[in-house]
Amino acid sequence: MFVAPVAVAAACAAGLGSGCSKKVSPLPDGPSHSVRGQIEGLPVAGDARTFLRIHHEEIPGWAYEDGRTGMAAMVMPFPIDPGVSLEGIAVGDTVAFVVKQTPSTQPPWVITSITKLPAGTVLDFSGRGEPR
Ligand SMILES: [Cu+2]
Repeated sequence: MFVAPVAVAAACAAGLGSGCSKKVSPLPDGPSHSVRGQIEGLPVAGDARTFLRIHHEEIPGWAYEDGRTGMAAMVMPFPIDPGVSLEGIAVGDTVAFVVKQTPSTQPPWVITSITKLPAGTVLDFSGRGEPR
């Protein structure tokens, strides 16, 4: 799911803006979410096609382009902000992290902070992502 090209195309079709052929004005960032999860895989250093993979708990406020909210617990890839260090984080660790929905990465979300939780932290992967 990537909303940006659709929104830009719609703006161009409506005749908005003069730079539609080349220049794309940046879309605003979406919401940030505080989430817990377990590390399933680490990105390969120097390979931008690989991502941190996390089994995350439900994210009730996750926003979709059609206005729905809420993401169930699942394993998914996460781009990492260049300023975020993964030092000391290993597969199997439980973590707390902040993920921001943004059109500036692909997939369109990015981890802006991450911290390791104490060993033995029990996570709940039963959440279906219903909004609260
Ligand atoms: Cu997910």
